[in-house]
Parts: sequence; C-alpha cells; structure tokens
Amino acid sequence: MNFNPKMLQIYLVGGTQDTHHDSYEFLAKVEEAMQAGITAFQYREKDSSTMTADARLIMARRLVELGQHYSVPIIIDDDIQMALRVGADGVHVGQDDEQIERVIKEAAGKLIIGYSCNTATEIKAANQLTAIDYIGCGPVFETTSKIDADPVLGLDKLKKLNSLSTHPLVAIGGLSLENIPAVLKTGVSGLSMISLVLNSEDITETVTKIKSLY
Ligand code: 3NM
Repeated sequence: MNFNPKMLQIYLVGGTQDTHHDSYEFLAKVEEAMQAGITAFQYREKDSSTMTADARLIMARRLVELGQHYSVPIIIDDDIQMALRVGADGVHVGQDDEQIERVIKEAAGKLIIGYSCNTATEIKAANQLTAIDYIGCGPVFETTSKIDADPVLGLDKLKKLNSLSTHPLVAIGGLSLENIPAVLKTGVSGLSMISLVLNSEDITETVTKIKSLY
C-alpha cells in the first residue's frame, strides 16, 4: 500500500503486552478496531513480552492477513527484516532503534517508513530525509503504556514541532477522547494510541467516537 497521510488519522499501536500477553485477546481486539475503522495498525511487540521470535512472526503474518482483509496498512515496529518477510506495508523506527539511514537504504520504495522524533533538532534532521513518510511525535501527555517514554511534550511543543516538520506528523502518548480535540487543533495529521482503544470497554464505540472528532 502506498503512503497517504490519511492513514495516520486513527493509528492504533499494540502488541500482546497490551492485552495481558494473551494472543487471542490481542487479535480479537485488533480485528474489532479494524472493523470499526482504524486507519493503520503498528505491531509493537516489546521485550517485556513473552513471545518467541517464531510466535512473533506468526502473529505478524496473521496481522498482515487481517490488514489486507480490512484494507488497513500494517506497520512493524523496529524490525525491517520481519516487515519485509511477512509482506507488511511499513516499518517504524525510533531514535534508539536501527539506524534510520540503513532503514532507508533497505526499505525505501518497498515499505512505508515511520520515524520517531520529539525535538526540533530531530525534526530538522528528519526533514533532510525525503524517503521518510511520517513522523511519530510524543509523548504528548503522560502515558503508562511505554516504560522508557521521554518527558511529556504538551500541546505547545507539539504544535511547534508540527510546524517545523516537512513530513506529516502523528501525535502519540496519553491521548483520550477528552484531549483529542485540543491535539487536533495543533495541526497534526493524525492520532496514535494504545490504551485508549485496547483498554476500551467498547472498542467499536471508541473508534467511532475518535472518527467523529475529525
Ligand atoms: N510511543 P498510550 S508514547 C508507543 O512518545 C509509544 O514515542 C510513544 O500509549 C512516544 O496511547 C507510546 O496508551 C505509548 O498512551 C502510547
């Protein structure tokens, strides 16, 4: 799938660590979110997870199948080899992950490339890299879903970083139905979240509500 900034609008992120290490619960929740209208999904299986490399590969393949069925692009976090192997749509890397230059060399033209940036210096450096498709920026607010999250940016800084970026920017970290209207006012292209959707009592209703805030 070719990149389109609209893909960033409701960009769900998750791995089995976000559903009590229960693969069935994870897949059922992701499928419900896809059915309800998320616009992209990032498979982010973290070290705290108990999954083997083979199990992660099987999960990634299943997610790619689901993504094809519901026309939702699947982005793999920090594993370009897995993204290529399972036929995913993209790869997302952070500042501390694989070298972005190497990722571009291996993935440009084949995969959507997402890159995490949360300082003006990082954004300006990313502006020079035309092969990048989008920037993930956060945490905007306090998050309990990422152990090693940087200090919160807040809305003013998010707005400044968005205006500096030549790439479309997706906001992440602590998003809620209450704060999303203010986040969208900063001019960002999209919203990325874990707990707002995966911890929701009613995923369909939550995704529908997020959609209605655009
Ligand atoms: N990345 P929640 S914050 C995966 O700041 C991730 O780059 C972040 O989870 C960053 O929506 C984060 O539950 C966790 O707050 C987002």
